[in-house]
Formats: sequence, structure tokens, C-alpha cells
Amino acid sequence: MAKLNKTILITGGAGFIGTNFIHYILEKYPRYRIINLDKLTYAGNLANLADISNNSRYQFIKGDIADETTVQRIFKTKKPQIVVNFAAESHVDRSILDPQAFMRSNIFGVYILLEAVKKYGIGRFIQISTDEVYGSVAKGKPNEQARLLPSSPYSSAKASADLLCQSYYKTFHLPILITRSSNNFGPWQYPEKLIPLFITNLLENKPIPLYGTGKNIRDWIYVIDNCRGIDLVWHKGKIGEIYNLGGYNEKNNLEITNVILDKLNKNKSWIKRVADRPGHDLRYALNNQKIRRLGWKPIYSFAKGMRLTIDWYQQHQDWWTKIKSGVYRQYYKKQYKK
Ligand code: NAD
Ligand code: TDX
Repeated sequence: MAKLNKTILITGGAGFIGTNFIHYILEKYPRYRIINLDKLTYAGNLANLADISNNSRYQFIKGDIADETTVQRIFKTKKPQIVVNFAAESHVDRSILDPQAFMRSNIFGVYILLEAVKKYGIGRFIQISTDEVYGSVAKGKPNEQARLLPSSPYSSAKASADLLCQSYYKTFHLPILITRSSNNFGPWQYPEKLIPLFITNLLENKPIPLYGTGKNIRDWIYVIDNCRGIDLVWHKGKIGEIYNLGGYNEKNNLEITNVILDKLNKNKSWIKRVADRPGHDLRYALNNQKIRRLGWKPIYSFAKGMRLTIDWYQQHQDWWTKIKSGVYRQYYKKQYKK
């Protein structure tokens, strides 16, 4: 085996995007070693990483980014050169019901990581942020200088983390980079988010709960395109900068719903109109010119990404039925009666 030349600390690697990113990096860079620090909340799932659990270039550590002792011990003993922080509470609806965990993980956790970076020194710290920090966009596509106008406890906590990161760059000269991507979709996404929830409900012959008018627009990016963008920002991005990873696939929720119904040969009677999400952002969009200048553009069309995603959920029923029959079902029974 080639000599390993970099240790990367990935936080939140047992979730949706982190899982895809770990697989992508292990495959692409045979000389990199990955440490995955994840608290294993309801959204973290080691089954996602079972195929690499014996890989000598991969190590899992169960722990919380908001726990200073754990984080400092990992920096001291593992000496990572790069940190990519995916760890966060990520579901807007949960942040409306119970915001506390969002404040702790998405803000305080980032502060604990930044303090460790300050103390131990590393090459690059990549904060994974989101298009939601710009809030609902009436027209045009915000670039990286646009004002932050988050709407939910989730997105305001993410925006807070971005500001914290920028302050540690300016004040302490930490090597910070921030990526803000569109709504991701693809394999291993927890079936509480729109696309996997609707696919799996239909596969179970259950109705699909469409919020409000169904006219809310999201810009969609296939998760591998996001991984490619993060990889490029990590290796070629300029320290201190923010990069929008915009998919340029704006669709309203009804359009998404129809694509899924069509592919699964179901008619519109499966749609159940339900009350709108409080503070529901009408539209997300991103200007991606800056990352394009660095040499990135999405390579998965929306249609191809959706085909791959629906196929994946059809072929991995065991993965999501286990999730849906456990914690997830109790949560939704209690809160939403979906
Ligand atoms: P996810 O909810 O699927 O996964 C989050 C992971 O973080 C889980 O494995 C969870 O156990 C872990 N985690 C949560 N709190 C933690 C803590 N305190 N310490 C350690 N681990 C913790 O989320 P995702 O969709 O994969 O999102 C990953 C990141 O990307 C998040 O920061 C999110 O804000 C951002 N993001 C997501 C999207 C999207 O569409 N999913 C879009 C843009 C940005
Ligand atoms: O049951 C549903 N019915 C419905 O109509 C759900 C779960 C969602 N929706 C609507 C709300 C949104 O307009 O679908 C759209 C997408 O909703 P989510 O999948 O919850 O995603 P969103 O709120 O847009 O946030 C996502 O993208 C940005 C991720 O969850 C965030 O982590 C990321 O930062």
C-alpha cells in the first residue's frame, strides 16, 4: 500500500452527505486516511459505512463536536491536517419543533472545533454551510456577498456558524473555507426530507404530505456533485473564501412530486395536502459563477440524479424500512401524524 500522506477529520460522516463524501474521498485519494467523528444522532447510521468498516484508511470515533474534551483529544492524538465539518442537525421541521440541539451542534459545536483548530493548527478547515443562509430569494441568484437572511432556527444557526468561522479567519488567521450548496438529493438521505420521504412513502403505499401550495422552489444538486465541489474547494479554494455550490436545477415541490409519482407509476391521488411549514421559504437559489471559475460545474443532470436516487431507494428497502420502523416512526407519530 502507498504511504499515507494526509489525515482528514470528517465530522458528521455517518449522515447523508458525509457518507457519500467519505466513500468518494477513499476511492479518489488512495493515500488519504479518514477519521470520522460522529455523535450518531437519529440521523447518523453506521450501516452506511459497513462496507468500509475494515478499511485500514478509515476509523470511526463516536463523539460530539460540542464536547471539548473529545475534540481536543482527537486533534492531539490523531493530528489531522484537514477538517471537513458536516456535523449538524439538518432538518428544518425539527428545528421549528425543538431548536435546542441545533444551537448546540450547529453553533457551539463549530466554536469547539474552531478552538481546537486554533490550539493545534491545521492546514484547512472546511465548514459545510447551506443556501438557506440567504433566506428566501425573491428574484435572481445570490452570490457569496449577498446578505444573510435566514428564516428558521436551523438556517439561522448555520448562518451563525458561518459568521463564527469568518471571525476566526479574520481575527486568528485560521485557514477557513466555507461551502454553501443547494438542496442535495441522492443515496443515504434520511427519509424525513422531501425526496426520500416521498419515494419511500409511495413504495410503502402511503400518502405523501405536500406542504401548503406545493409552489415552493428549491434548487437541487445531486450529492456527488456537491462532494466534487467540496473536494475542489478543499484542494484549490482560496483560504478565507466562501463558495456557492449551486445546482441550477430550480423546481417547485409539485414538480418534484410529479417526477416521483411518474417514475413509481402512481397517480396524484397519493398526494395529501397538509398545513404549510411555519416561515416556509418560497425560493432558494444560488449564483455559482465563483466555483465555476475554479473549474467546477455539476455533471449530473436532474433527470439522471433522480433516476439514480429512485433506483437506489428501490434497491435498498432494507436500509430505509429499518429506519422508518424505529426512532423515526415514533417521532413522526408524535409530532406530525404523517
Ligand atoms: P444529516 O442529518 O443526514 O447528517 C448529519 C450527521 O451529523 C449525522 O450523522 C449526525 O449523527 C451527525 N451529528 C449531528 N450532530 C452532531 C454532533 N454534535 N457531533 C457529531 N456529529 C453530529 O445531514 P446532511 O444532510 O448529511 O447534511 C450535512 C451537512 O450539510 C450539514 O451541516 C447541513 O447543514 C449541510 N447541508 C445539507 C444540505 C442538504 O440538502 N442535505 C444542503 C446544504 C448543506
Ligand atoms: O413532507 C414534506 N413535505 C413538503 O412539502 C417535507 C419534508 C418537505 N416539504 C417541502 C418543504 C420544502 O419546500 O419540500 C421542500 C424541501 O423540504 P426539505 O426536504 O425539508 O428540505 P429544506 O427545508 O429545503 O432543507 C434542505 O436543504 C437545505 C435540507 O434539509 C437542509 O439541511 C439544507 O441546508
